[in-house]
Amino acid sequence: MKTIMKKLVMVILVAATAVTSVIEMPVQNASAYSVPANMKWWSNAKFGMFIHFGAYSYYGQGEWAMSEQKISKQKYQTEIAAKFNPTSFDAAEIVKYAKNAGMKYIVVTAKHHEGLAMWDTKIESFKDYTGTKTFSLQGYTPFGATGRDVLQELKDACKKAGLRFGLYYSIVDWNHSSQELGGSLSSTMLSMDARAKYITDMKAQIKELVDLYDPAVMWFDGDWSYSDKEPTLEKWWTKADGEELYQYMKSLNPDIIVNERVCRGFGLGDFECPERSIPDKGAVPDRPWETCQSMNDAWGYKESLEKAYLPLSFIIGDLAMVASEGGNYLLNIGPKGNGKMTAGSKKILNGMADWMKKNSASIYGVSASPFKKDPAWGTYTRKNKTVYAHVCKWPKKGELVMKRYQKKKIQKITVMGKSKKLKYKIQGNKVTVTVPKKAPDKNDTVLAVKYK
Ligand code: H79
Repeated sequence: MKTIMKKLVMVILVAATAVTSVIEMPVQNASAYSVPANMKWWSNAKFGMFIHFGAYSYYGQGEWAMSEQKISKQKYQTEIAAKFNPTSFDAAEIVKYAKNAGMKYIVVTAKHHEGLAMWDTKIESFKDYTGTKTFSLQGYTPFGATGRDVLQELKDACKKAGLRFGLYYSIVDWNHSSQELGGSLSSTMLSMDARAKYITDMKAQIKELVDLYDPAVMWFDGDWSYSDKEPTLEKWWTKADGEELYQYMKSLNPDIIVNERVCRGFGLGDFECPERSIPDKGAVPDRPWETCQSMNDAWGYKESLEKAYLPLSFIIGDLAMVASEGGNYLLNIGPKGNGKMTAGSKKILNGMADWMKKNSASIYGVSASPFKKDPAWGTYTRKNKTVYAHVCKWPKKGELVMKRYQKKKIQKITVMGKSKKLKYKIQGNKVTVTVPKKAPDKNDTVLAVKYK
């Protein structure tokens, strides 16, 4: 099978070379899988923005507050959701920050575990505890009176800026009448009948989302059963449900990119999504993957953590490390209840913008590091015959030792964003570069090593 594929690829390449002279030679890809055609843009993009925004943003205690504090449906709805009024939400501003930071796509919570639909859903069963009002931004909160649609605003702003648009949808739903808080999925079904009805209605909501917003990515969550058995009231979501949900998404749009969390742990979906972690070098998934990371210890706005953001150097290092392993990086912001971006998230996004302005070529469309092990000073990415050395720990002695790529000759070595050629010595498989005493970029200085 593998040789047939290789031959096929060769035939296509030869045919392509015949019609265009600028085609690049096939490069040896460090990742062992090939990327499906519908995921090419995603795989090249490498860097996206996650947005957690819901009624929990108003409460300001993180998106898990309802479960952590065991808040009743009635209380959550009347005292939190009923006060959520994000009139300062500014999609154009968020997208401007994302674009400047070099992000190529956005994934926003259409519905998190709290169950508040962030669009004007018409599906009957998504009601408040009284059964009279639709539990949505438009149907339940004072913001409904504005007639605005924040998902549409974001989608439009993305389109204008040339970013792709994706949606997050939680399978568990703490405010739905079919479920109650608790159990191993954090929501327990009241009956098998309720389960069947909820799944039908959930799919109807998802169809609404696809019809209204045509998302390029559907990012599921709240699937933690890890069960391939028959459903129970506690582990009510199973592998079979996940498989069906994936097929359903593809029936709505075959190009849509769906994460593994239709039911994680079974290799389902189009990409894996390690949360807040980067796979070890020896355990990188053999299919597309994306690390999601938040800027502090919460995803939804949490006031008490506003002074506890990750350092910019950590986030840049994360992005470089993820790219060096062939993955994508989805970096989260949690706007406040009034819709405004936090000062901390703006600061980090501005920092990313400064870094990406000089160094984005070492991220977009790169292959994983051509070397098995990372050096002590950082990591590598590669595009065709250029190897990018991401130097996070700058050497003290004015000399940086790196590995030589495939015994090739070097054309030039530069610090990205600068034209001056650096001096170097080649000794066998080692390249020793003479570098400035002080790190040109204290977060991650990238040296571009252009091989012949
Ligand atoms: O949306 C963000 C988080 O709210 C969400 N995923 C990111 C993208 C997230 N949900 N849960 N977690 C992260 C942590 C998971 C905790 C769990 Fe459990 C442990 C799920 C199952 C076992 C807590 C304990 C919930 C049920 C039992």
